[in-house]
Amino acid sequence: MNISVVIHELVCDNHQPGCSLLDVRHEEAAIMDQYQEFSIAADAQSMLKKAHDDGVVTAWDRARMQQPQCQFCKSGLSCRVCAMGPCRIDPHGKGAHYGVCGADADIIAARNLSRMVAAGSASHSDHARDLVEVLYSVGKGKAPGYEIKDLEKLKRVATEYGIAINGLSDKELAVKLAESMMEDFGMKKGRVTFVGRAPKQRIELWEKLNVVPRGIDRETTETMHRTHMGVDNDYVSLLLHAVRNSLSDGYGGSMIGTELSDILFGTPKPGLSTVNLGVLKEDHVNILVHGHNPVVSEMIGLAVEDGEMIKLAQSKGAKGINLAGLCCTGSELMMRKKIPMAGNHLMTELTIVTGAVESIIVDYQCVMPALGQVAQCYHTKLYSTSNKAKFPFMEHVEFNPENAKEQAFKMVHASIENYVRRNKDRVSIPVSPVKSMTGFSVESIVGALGGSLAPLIDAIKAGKIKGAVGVVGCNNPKIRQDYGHVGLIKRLIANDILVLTTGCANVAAGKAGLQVPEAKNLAGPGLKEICGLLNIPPSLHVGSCVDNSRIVVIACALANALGVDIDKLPLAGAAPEWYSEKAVAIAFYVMASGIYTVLGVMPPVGGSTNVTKLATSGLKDVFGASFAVEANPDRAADLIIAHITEKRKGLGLSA
Ligand code: BF8
Ligand code: SF4
Repeated sequence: MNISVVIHELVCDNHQPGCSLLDVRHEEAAIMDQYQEFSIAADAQSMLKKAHDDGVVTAWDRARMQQPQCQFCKSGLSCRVCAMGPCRIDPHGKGAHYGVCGADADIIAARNLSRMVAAGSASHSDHARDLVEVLYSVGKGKAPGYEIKDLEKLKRVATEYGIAINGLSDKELAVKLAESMMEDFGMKKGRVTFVGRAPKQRIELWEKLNVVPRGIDRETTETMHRTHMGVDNDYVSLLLHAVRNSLSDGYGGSMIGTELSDILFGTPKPGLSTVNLGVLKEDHVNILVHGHNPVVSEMIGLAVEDGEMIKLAQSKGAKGINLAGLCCTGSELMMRKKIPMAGNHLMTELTIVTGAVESIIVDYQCVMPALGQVAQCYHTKLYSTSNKAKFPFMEHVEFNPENAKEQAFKMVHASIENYVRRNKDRVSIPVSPVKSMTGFSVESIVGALGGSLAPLIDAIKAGKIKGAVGVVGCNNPKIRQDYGHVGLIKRLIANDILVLTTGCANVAAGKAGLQVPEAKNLAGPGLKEICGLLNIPPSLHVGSCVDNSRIVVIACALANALGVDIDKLPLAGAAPEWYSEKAVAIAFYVMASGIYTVLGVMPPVGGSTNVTKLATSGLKDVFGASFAVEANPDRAADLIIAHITEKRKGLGLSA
């Protein structure tokens, strides 16, 4: 028996079948005492130590056990598209230069990358489809508990869809808009509606390149078709379609996801919340929501406010119910309701290790199947809610628009009942929460600027703000947790570059104290002055990963206001710690919008010289933007600063 199992057996009084430490695959689980190396965040370091003491295996242990990772897969040179394979090729060495079908490195790498874009686009867009269905059900009066929270936005977006809104009731309008959006998923209209938000020049470029997305589902389906054996075998053609597929996400699925979330749950407004594991409360029933779709988390938010539920919690000896978020659904709640944020992607297992969490309620995406294993060592109950996302050791409580309210109450009730099972001796809430400002929707940014983007444009022209950068994306055990995000953001704001964060990046920035107005003191003099005037942080929390569409909308609006294409603007994107296929889709549509994008982790294309060259330089001639890969946040910042300086020069502005 290995030492991890011995330690685990000594400390664990809760052995259950499936306990990760009883699994022989973890025989090599390392005993790690260098927690600082894994994360810069104090809460993570503390919980990694506790996980070790409790004998719990985490993503970092499992990442180590995967070493060395397959170099063929890492460089994009393995293919398992068909049953003549799997094939792995070695284009410059002594091994096979071609797959069984004759596919070379360019074809295989481009096909693999295209499929990542398809999976990412499908994830955002299927999430959006669920929101469209809720909107439809609200309109039909079949979604108790849901309502239209932003009627103005419903009317505005409906008008954008060409719907004659006069004479329609709110509910009729909801049905009409839902039906029109459903068409965006198909292929009737010829082009996804929100493409119209892009500057004229950009749309013309996309038309010329034949990459205008025609339908959200259509482009993803076409990627799967093209990448089947014997279809598209030209890497340029494959990648151009991957661009079109990503645009069906950025200007389709993700944008619909954001707009409908605002319509159904309210358009976010700035306000303060708190972040890190310290948001858990030792004397409360702690319930976490994890995943992406506010359709679930918002309803849980309603249930925890119910007087009967609070009374029940008190009858169990708790002072009340404490709801907190994880990952993107956490960001959705934080943006709208200022609900605290417990952590980003690599914190999800560690929240359970606190011993203070009664339940985690998940929907989909970025939910590690390991959660169930970790929960075997504690009293935490896990609930899945989507019929398309089921997990080991989770109880499934199916959510749909009709039963959501009832199911939310059921899970909150069971979570409260679970409070009495908490072992107080095993509870550790390691840090105090940090304040974090949130709620920067496009509308609220424009509002903070006094009603138009003109003051931002003036500040950019005057050189007080040199440019703006979206810092987005995940955690990945390959990068010290939060180091990529925080290091980059600090350098950018110190150089008078305004940062907009989404997804797990904003949790990292929040934990590091960068998302409060006081962080202006870390900014350069110009940005500091503007933040002081507007009482905003230099790093703005604009939402979840679908809310990268908000960043795109701002970029489009800036370009339109200046009468130039987006690629002329001093803007950039960065995904310092990305892991997810969704991040690849985002990177593609951001680049295709004309925004230079720096990735902290190399995508699996290095085995193809042509694909790598195209991505890092060739695209620039086509889209006016390309990708760079740089894991070191200081060097990534240097690349971005140089890019912004060049763009400023192009606009005739001072460096
Ligand atoms: O969509 S940033 S780890 S939680 S993929 Fe996932 Fe990445 Fe976090 Fe949200 Ni986005
Ligand atoms: Fe091999 Fe070609 Fe089949 Fe891929 S598609 S597994 S390269 S034969």
